[in-house]
Amino acid sequence: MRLQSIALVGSLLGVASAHFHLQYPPPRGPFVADQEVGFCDGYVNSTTNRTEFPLDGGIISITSSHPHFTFGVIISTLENPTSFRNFTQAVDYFVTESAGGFCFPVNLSAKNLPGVQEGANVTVQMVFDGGDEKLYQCADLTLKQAATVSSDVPCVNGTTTSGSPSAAVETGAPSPTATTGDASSLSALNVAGMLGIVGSVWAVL
Ligand SMILES: [Cu+2]
Repeated sequence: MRLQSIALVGSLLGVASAHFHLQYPPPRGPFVADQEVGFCDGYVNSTTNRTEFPLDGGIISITSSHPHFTFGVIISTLENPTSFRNFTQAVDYFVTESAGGFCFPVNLSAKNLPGVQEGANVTVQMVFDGGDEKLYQCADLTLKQAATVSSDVPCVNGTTTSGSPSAAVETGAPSPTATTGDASSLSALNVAGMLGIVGSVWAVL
């Protein structure tokens, strides 16, 4: 009985705690669900293994456990930004529907931001709001006009809809774990989130 209710709490909260997961460019470190409400998912320092990222023609790829969310990207040209004040808007906030994978093209030079140029070391911070809290993950980049995105990078869109998102929901959009494409890593993410929550509930008991 007790174990069952713990498992139930774990699975209910696990979905919420999975939030969103940055796939590309690679985040600063392993995903930490509990820290995603904080600056750079709790990773406060820049990494030394920066990803060479196209100045134009890049992509951002995430998985999301929330089917409806607001997303934006902020950027800092400091070597080691430590505060949200060090960032400016690189991709304006938009609202979308996509359960499972979500991937979109990004042109970081589009806004002509000072310092966002060939060879620059920058940090991009993803800002995600799926209805529970604002969530953050960071990636440290070196911008290169000639950089390319490897074809190994997962770039899939789950149940992305254009025009009539509510219709898609009514016709029964597949749940995140049932989505094709990047489903395996997403269910792993959910399992990890569940285990984390079950662990903490157990600790409280
Ligand atoms: Cu969430």
